[in-house]
Amino acid sequence: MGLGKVAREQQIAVFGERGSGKTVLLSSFYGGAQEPEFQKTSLFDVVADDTSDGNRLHQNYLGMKKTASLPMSNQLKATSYSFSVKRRKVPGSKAKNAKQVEDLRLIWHDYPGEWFEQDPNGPVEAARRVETFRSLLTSDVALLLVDAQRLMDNSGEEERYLKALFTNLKNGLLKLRDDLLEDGKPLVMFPRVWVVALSKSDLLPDFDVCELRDLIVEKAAGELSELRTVLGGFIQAPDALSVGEDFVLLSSAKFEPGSIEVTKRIGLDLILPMAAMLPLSRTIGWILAMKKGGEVANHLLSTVTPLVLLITTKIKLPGPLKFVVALIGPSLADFMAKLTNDKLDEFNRDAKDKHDYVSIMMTNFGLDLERGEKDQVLLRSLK
Ligand SMILES: Nc1nc2c(ncn2[C@@H]2O[C@H](COP(=O)(O)OP(=O)(O)OP(=O)(O)O)[C@@H](O)[C@H]2O)c(=O)[nH]1
Ligand SMILES: [Mg+2]
Repeated sequence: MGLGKVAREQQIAVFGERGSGKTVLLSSFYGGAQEPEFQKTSLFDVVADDTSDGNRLHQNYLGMKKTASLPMSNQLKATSYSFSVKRRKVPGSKAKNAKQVEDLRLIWHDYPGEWFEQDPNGPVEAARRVETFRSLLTSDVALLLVDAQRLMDNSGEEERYLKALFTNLKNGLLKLRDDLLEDGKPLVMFPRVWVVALSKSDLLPDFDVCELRDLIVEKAAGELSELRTVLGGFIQAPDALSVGEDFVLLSSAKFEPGSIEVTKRIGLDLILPMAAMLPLSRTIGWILAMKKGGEVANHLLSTVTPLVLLITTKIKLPGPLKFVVALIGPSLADFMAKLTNDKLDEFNRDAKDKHDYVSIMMTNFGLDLERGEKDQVLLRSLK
């Protein structure tokens, strides 16, 4: 077995209450990727696997763009959308490299936020909820939506909203716990990084990501840490979990009376980079801290496979993937240290020279995140 394919299914797990902007976010993400502007600059295409699903999202997007009409609230029903993130042909790329990479499959679940507030109507819906959450919880990164509109509605006493938000989510997950864990066995695959994301951040134009963090810490640190404890109870190796240490601002469009400016978006271009890159640096730390391998280390390692591939282009690396934890641990740590030392640009140029697609994409993602931080849209955990 070589390091081979990195084809993966990446679930996008967005946790948000009713009206918090989930459907608009998904529509804007997909619709934006169909714009010529995106296609000119991006290294990849986002294609819906099911044409009519894709059309529905694109319709949502065009409805906002052209007639300022909004998608309907999801009632009762959840839909899972599956996309392929297909790489563009890199001119001159070597056939050998081309074979190593497969497209990324992206699954994005859109479900009614009502689910956090109301009990299911009967067993069929209950089963559907469990099924949706089961797949949501196989993602590597989760976004926890904080609704800027609700912050404004509770201006001056934001804690009322924030405490309730984290508590509802905690309770919602606790209620599903027995159904989600088979025989009570803690999960291995689980989002280990939970990012707090401010949706509709266009409503608070003067608010930067540090202020978001400060507000959450000031007003709801206790509830967030209770949520962390509950999430830790779902998983093996609960130390490998980061909840509310990363923050991002999101806005799917700029909403003005009578018009919706879909091109004025914040943070949407960080969603894929966050999903791909955020777990990496922490994961490596976690793997090293575990010392011996085991199921969790192996799983975590598989989530950093693209990075492993990236490094193998720099460092000769023997052996099948599952035996390399000990071998590459130090190189990974060393590599990550280098990454934070302005080496990204250099790697990025190097990768482009070599037409090495995975490296180009990963380093691009890394640069996107750096830009997000510079623009004060993203705040990454210091750990
Ligand atoms: N200003 C602003 N408003 C937004 C944004 N995204 C959504 N909204 C508003 O919030 C409303 C609800 O958004 P949805 O995406 O339908 O919310 P949802 O989370 O899917 O809600 P449910 O389907 O009920 O769970 C929209 O109709 C818009 O009015 C945004 O980025 N900025
Ligand atoms: Mg919705």
